[in-house]
Amino acid sequence: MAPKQTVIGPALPNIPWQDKPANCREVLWRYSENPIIPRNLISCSNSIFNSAVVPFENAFAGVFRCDDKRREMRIHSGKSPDGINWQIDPEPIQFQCAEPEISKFDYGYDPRVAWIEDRYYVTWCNGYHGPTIGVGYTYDFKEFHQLENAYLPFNRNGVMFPRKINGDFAMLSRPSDTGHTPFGDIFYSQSPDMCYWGKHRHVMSPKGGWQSTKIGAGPIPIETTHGWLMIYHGVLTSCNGFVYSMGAALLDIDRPWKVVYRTAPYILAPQTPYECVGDVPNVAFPCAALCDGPTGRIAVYYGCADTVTGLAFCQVDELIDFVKLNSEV
Ligand code: BMA
Repeated sequence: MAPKQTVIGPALPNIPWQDKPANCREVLWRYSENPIIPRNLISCSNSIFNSAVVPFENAFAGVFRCDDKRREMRIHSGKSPDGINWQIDPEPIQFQCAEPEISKFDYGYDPRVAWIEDRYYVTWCNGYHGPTIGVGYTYDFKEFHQLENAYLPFNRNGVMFPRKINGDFAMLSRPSDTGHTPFGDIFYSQSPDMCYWGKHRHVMSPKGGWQSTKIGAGPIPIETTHGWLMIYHGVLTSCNGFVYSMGAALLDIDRPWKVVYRTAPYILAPQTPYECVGDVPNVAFPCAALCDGPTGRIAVYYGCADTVTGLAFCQVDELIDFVKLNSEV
């Protein structure tokens, strides 16, 4: 009998991958050619980071945070044959939107992309009298449509679940303030129609050490036989400012606001030169993960020092074991 697959999801045989180096003791290991996206991949960009990728037409597509040389925050679409070498549209995404009140694009950053039912939904931190969660969708990464903002300001890190839960669309978010928010818990919200979001539930608060100031969901949660695997960022306030690291948690499959396990140690912290040096030093900020169901291979895309984009790998069973063995809920 074939061993039971841990990931409840499809095969992605062309997932970017590199085996764990023999001498590596980390549960999440970096791609040796990091960063995969340099800051100047397109001529207008100051930096390309905190970006989201998905499988698309036997290859890959994504939505990228590109801060331009005016230092305005924009999001651009991109395509890749292998998930590593990217072509990013030099023009920012122009959302089609029937509602003039919300269609004025002040700024957009930290996108996430989720395939749900029949299309790719995009969420991003959207400027509307302060940061809130913008919602849109695309079928083809050429034409993008904007829907209503999910919440009132101020909110960041809107991350959808990849399927309806208990009959509703579901999203994690992190209520915040207008500035560099010195606090932040993860909440869960539900929607019957992608317009009205409610039934808000508290998921988790900051804890000790690397996740003591604030936390926020990262990639679209991965459905597994052990619950929803949520990779998230946590922030420590050092005497030199914020330090952004990554951790992981397992959430109850039917009531995802119930945290079953959560890592006390980080799984990746900014330690390489490209994570420690850049426009904002000491930032490792995950926004996407690809996953191959049968092998349990996971490729995590993360922003490095608010400047470039990196890739790291893990194996789902190994990560779940690590979360359970090192858990403090
Ligand atoms: C957060 C967001 C992220 C950024 C991080 C570190 O508030 O703005 O886009 O990576 O700060 O600067």
